Amino acid sequence: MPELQIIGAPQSNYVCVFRIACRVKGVPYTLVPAIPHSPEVDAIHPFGKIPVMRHGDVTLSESRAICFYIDHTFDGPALAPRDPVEGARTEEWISLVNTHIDPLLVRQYLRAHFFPGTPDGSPDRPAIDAALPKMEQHFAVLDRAVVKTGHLVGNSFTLADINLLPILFYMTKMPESGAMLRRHPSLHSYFERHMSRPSATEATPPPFPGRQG
Ligand SMILES: N[C@@H](CCC(=O)N[C@@H](CS)C(=O)NCC(=O)O)C(=O)O
Repeated sequence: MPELQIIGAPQSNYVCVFRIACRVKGVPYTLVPAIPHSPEVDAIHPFGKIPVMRHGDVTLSESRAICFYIDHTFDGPALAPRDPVEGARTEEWISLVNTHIDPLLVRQYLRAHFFPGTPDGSPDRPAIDAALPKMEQHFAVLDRAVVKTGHLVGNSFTLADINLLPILFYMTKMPESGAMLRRHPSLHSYFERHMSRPSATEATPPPFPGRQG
């Protein structure tokens, strides 16, 4: 078997998804450090985003496509249920997180803290304050989703949970989102329980260069 390479930065929530998925599946890989829009990334992702993957002659972009490949190429537990209804619910949650939750929580809120683009590097308060009321709604949706079984889909840990965990991890790092998570008890205990899995702890994103914690 050729070496499976994931190309990207370990701070990326989507690189983290790949790493948890591989650990759950029992698939060894090599992390090749690269930032978005670098030549090795641009060669695979049409818009220069990370992660991208290389496995022999196969190159792929987009975390969902990469995880599909891992799930269907290698032995090990299924990352997405093969039952049509539970499989579709897993896709539903991955899509909801990638198209609604990640853009608000990561691209708007977290970026306003981590990469504010302000003259003195202080957090972009208008962007943060604009995000917070919508974030309350998103946290409430997620809290309701996990209240019954402690999972997003059915009664097992699926790619839907793996896809959400790194975002929740980053939410614990900032004051408003950390407090918001603690105010949603089902989501908070869901996060703590799944984040303590070895697959998740081993893939914990390191701090961004130049930042503490
Ligand atoms: N839909 C993509 C999103 C990937 C993505 O947004 N990656 C971020 C890092 S977490 C990135 O490359 N950002 C750079 C940019 O948007 O220019 C996926 O699921 O892989």
